[in-house]
Amino acid sequence: MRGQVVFRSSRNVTVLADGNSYRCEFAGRLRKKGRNPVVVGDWVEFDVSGDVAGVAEGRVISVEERKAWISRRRDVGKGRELILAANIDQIACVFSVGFPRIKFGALDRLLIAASFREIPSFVILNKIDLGISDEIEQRLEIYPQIGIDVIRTSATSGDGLDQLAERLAGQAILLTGPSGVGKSSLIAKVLGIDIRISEVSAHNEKGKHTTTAVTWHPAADGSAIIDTPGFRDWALWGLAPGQIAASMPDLAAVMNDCHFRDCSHRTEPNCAVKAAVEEGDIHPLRYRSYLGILESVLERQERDR
Ligand SMILES: Nc1nc2c(ncn2[C@@H]2O[C@H](COP(=O)(O)OP(=O)(O)O)[C@@H](O)[C@H]2O)c(=O)[nH]1
Ligand SMILES: [Mg+2]
Ligand SMILES: [Zn+2]
Repeated sequence: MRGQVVFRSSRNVTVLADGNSYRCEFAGRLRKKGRNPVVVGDWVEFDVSGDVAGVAEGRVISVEERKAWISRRRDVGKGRELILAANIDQIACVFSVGFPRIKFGALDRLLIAASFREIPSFVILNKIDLGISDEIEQRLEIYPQIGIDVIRTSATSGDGLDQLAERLAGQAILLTGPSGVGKSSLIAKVLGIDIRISEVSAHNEKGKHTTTAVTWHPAADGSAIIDTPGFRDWALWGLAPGQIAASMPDLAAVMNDCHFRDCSHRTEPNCAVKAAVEEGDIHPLRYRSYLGILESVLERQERDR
């Protein structure tokens, strides 16, 4: 049978086929093949092996070629890729006002990860019921100018949820962002389903995130929203230092005019990126993000050596 992986734990995957769920293990040879043998969103071929206590069971035999996927470096250990999900159409980078505070460096990183994989992305600013400060509004203005939409939502009041629902329209949208920004709450509200929501304790300033695994939530007309666990630090995977600027639309627009083809846009003379920053065509904060991200990619490259 053919189905799509909607959930993955360390041992099993849940495959959805014709509206039914099958808990599947994957064949040994698939395990050996790579470090991300089966991921959420994959289309797979599987055999049904039986029924255990009302749960249909099976075994994945093969995985179809992935169309679009998003990955980051695993939090622990060195040099390993974590593919969050495959066959997605859009990535929503979710942040919030209030707690946790929006970190623009982290937002820029997510946008780079999406752009690197050529997946369209947009920003969701959630918890607007708490009020948006002028400082945040001003910084958010940068994004529409570089072609990235920002939608403002509140899972609590329902504001902006129609805009998120509109974007679904047959699309598979993956929500990513730090723990506690309201990803699961938004999905629960938009799809009208029950998802366990974590309580952010202002006391120790830590969100106890209950979303521990990526989950594909199918919706009407073939669309889907994909919930992902929060992360502490999104480390980019697969980008060479030279590919960072190319994955930032505002920098990419001018970098071909740099004097040196391999310009790192730091100290080189006749750098078109630096000139654009000085002329106000690239926002200084985006340039600062670039420098920080470049630094961390170089650092990791050094450590992995
Ligand atoms: N004030 C406010 N709180 C929200 C909103 N959305 C989610 N929360 C709260 O934020 C916390 C984290 O929500 P959750 O959906 O688990 O975040 P996730 O970790 O990103 O999935 C919970 O306590 C939610 O009730 C919102 O729009 N406004
Ligand atoms: Mg969650
Ligand atoms: Zn340059």
